Amino acid sequence: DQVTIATALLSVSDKTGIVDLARALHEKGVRLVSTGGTHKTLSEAGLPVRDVSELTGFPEVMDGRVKTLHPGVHGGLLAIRDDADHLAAMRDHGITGIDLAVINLYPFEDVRAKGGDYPTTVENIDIGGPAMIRASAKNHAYVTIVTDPSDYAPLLNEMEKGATTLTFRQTMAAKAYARTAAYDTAIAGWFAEVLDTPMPRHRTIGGVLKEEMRYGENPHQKAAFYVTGENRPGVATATLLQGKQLSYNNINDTDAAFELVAEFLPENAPACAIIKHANPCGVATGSTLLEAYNRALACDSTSAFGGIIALNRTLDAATATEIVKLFTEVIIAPDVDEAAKAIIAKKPNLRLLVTGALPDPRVPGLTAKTVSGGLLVQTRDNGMVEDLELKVVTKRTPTAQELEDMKFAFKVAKHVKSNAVVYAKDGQTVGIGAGQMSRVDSARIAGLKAEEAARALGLPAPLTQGSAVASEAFLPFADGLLSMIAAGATSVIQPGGSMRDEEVIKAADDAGIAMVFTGMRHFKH
Ligand code: 93A
Repeated sequence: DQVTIATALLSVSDKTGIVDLARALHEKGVRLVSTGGTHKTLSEAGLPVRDVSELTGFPEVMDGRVKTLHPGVHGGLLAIRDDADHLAAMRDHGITGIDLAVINLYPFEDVRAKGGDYPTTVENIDIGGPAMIRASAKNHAYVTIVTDPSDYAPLLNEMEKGATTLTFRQTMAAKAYARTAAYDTAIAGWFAEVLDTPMPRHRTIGGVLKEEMRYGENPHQKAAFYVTGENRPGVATATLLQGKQLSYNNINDTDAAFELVAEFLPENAPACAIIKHANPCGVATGSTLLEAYNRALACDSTSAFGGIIALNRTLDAATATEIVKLFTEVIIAPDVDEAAKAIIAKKPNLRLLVTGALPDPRVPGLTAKTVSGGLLVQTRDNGMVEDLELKVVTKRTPTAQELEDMKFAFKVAKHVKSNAVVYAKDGQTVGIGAGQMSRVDSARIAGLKAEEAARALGLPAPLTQGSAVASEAFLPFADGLLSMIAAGATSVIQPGGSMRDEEVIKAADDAGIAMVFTGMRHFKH
């Protein structure tokens, strides 16, 4: 299963390492052939290299749109080397066998991510490259395909021993098809954006490998992080300014934190969200970022230990000074100023991520999760309480302050695992109940959390007194509401739509509290 390499075709857009590779191949006696730009790079480096038009007997035409799409190339890649008919065809048509193809594609993903204009983006859809990659990979019994500069060293290592092994060629072929699949997925994704339909029929999803993690959710699981190329600031495209590589759980939690804090527009107020195990343990706005952080922390300072902090504004020195007092895993913010950078630098293990911008919560996009043997895909929950028509269903109308608190609580509840119950007051969560199978239990837990917070702060009464409370889905019975009233809530926000709405509204009226229906549910599982 060993194949010696006599002829190599090199056609790369990313020219990283190509001269060194070509030189090493040349020194091993491999004949080099390449396309226009690659040919120029290699000849300028003084390497003997033939132009692909010598194989095709046809010039590159149409601005390079047609350079390798020719039987002279594809016959050389696809021929079965020990098949008499194939060999005869090669002889009859003057086809040269190609044993190694080194190809990387027009940078479609980069052009898309940089927001290239329409014609430029279309022109960066590579046709000849994927065709050659797929042909070479199909014929891996005889041909070695290399699509990633990081595989040049392993390739040369193989060739040290004289030839490539079947296992190496299979590994490279698998990688090659993963590459072309991800490439076409990015193109289809771009069209979905252009058409403004996040889920056109038959959309595929996929991404480009960003990094492999040391392990997954648990140490015995393997994991990797893929970038989908979606035009959205966040953890996938953030810059890690300091700290260790992010773990699988870090990435998951950081995403939850940043998507939540992005609900709070920076021009309205500074905001902070602290996340543990993908659920918020405190969210707050403030007159300054420092105040927002302190108020978020006050909600559940015990759980915040080892948490993830997301900010909606540039991290400043005052806030950084306070944050480093507590053990935190990750900070994510649109930006960080120099003074804050220096403060964070004193904690070298603390990971600091900057994204350049906040994601727009209203922008459509896709989310996916696997099920056994399948993939569930849906459009992102981009509903915002500001855009909903809120309906007051009780005799009492909420005060302006209650309405503000209700909207704040509902926004946070959208990012809490179901069943979610969130108490809030003055732009600060005061009790969060997450992920329970019964909504009443979530309400009880949120109440308990508020009592604990009050004790920690040395306050006489739980902070839920006079608060607004949000439920991310309708209250199916009055029991949940009664526990919220018992905790001291004076206003309630929930989607409504239960068969027993009348009963729930009556309980609210009996207690003299205000309740509004949003008409929109925010399940999160
Ligand atoms: O425009 S193409 O789709 N038509 C082709 O026939 C073709 N052949 C190779 N793009 C084509 N390529 C791509 O050109 C390769 O995938 C590679 O990315 C690039 C290398 O071009 P150059 O050597 O001229 O820089």
